[in-house]
Amino acid sequence: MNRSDIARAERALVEQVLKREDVGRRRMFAVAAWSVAGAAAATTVPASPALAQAAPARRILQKDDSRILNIGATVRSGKYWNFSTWITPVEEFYVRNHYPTPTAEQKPELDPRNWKVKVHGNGLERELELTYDDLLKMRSRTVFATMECHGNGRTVFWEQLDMKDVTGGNWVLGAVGLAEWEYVPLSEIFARAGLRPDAKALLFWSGVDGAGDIGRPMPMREVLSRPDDIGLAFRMNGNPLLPDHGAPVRALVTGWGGAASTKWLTEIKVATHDFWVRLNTKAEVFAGPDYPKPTPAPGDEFRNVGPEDIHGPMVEWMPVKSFITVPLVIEKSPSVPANYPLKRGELPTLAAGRQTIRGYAWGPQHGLRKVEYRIDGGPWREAHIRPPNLGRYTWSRFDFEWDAPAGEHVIETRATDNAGISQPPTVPFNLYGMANNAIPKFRIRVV
Ligand SMILES: Nc1nc2c(c(=O)[nH]1)N[C@H]1C(S)=C(S)[C@@H](COP(=O)(O)O)O[C@H]1N2
Ligand SMILES: [Mo]
Repeated sequence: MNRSDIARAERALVEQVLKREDVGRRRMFAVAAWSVAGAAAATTVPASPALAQAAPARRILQKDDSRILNIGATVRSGKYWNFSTWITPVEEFYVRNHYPTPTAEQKPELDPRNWKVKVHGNGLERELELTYDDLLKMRSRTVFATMECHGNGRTVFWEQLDMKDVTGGNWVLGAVGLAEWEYVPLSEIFARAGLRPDAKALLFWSGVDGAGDIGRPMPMREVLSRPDDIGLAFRMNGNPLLPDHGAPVRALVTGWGGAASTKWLTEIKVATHDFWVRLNTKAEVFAGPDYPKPTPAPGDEFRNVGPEDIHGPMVEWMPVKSFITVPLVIEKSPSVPANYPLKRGELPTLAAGRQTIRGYAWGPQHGLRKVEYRIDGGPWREAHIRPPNLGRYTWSRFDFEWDAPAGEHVIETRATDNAGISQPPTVPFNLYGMANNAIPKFRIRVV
């Protein structure tokens, strides 16, 4: 198959997928995953007993992911230099927890048979309690969406922007992936709980992991601009959520940084006041001279923090970004990730001659329009965006051909979204290293 054949086949596949009914779609993906993995075709691996019991009508052909994954991770960066698929397999999906992964063995409330979410607050007409079973009976949707940690690309502050005072973990560029999420949209919750017109903010809260202080608020105007695109996710790439990704149910806030998508969800509160919690005060916020601190209003709700903890505005949408599947050189960062393929100061190598350079680009808020690249500071040229490119929330793969001459080179990539916003050469300093989308520089040695 040549490239246009592949593109046509991919488009046909996506169209087919988009037309299918819910269950059919998942089945197809599960089958595709099996054949890619080279596993025996048509082998049905049953769901775990707990899940099968909780969801008899939804049993599907399913891999037993629990046997191949390192459950219990606190952080695990995606090996983005190896990415090749459009959908990121769950085995390769980054994990970002502030505390160790809680499991149903330690926390019985996370067993799907026990799980409940409390939906309440003075912004609603009535309080609800929904079980996992209730959720499975409600109208659900699926979406192909990237999930990206705010801290993804923090490495670029240290390595390429000379901002050594930035603090936080070193993800390089691996804290992003694309999954097919199945979720019950908030619109469905509001239809049952009744939304009051004076509701101001919504809080997704877990309270299960670690110190019980993890959750994240959203302004109601943002929620109401897309109540079908935000919700309670219970499947990832067609399979029930794994413990690392928030089993049995997590929030899904498409387009916003991962911190908004509270895992191990247990509470949704809608109120006529704002909420201040750890993840919108002293973490997951822009702290720095270019970012004015928000001020709380009287009557606001504080959980585990006080007004003095507010360090800056909360990070919301993730900006337009790109990378090529080449590991960045690590020299000045405080650490090198455990699974990194290069030693400190080492350059990746590539054979001289004609090479296809591949990468990923995304514009969560407006969708991806264009990807450009340049070699050694030369002219910007347009890369080829490979379908599917499904607009906002999703990413696309791109590639370009390069006649690589021997020697050391620098490749830069610049994505532009449908609002005409491009990746900038630099971004303002922020202490926690949030949302860095400066044009990355990939140093490479051609031999
Ligand atoms: N309860 C809870 N939810 C959480 C977190 C957490 O530590 N606890 N981490 C958040 C952050 S910072 C990110 S980036 C995403 C990561 O989701 P993933 O591990 O499924 O990739 O989960 C978010 N939800
Ligand atoms: Mo994150």
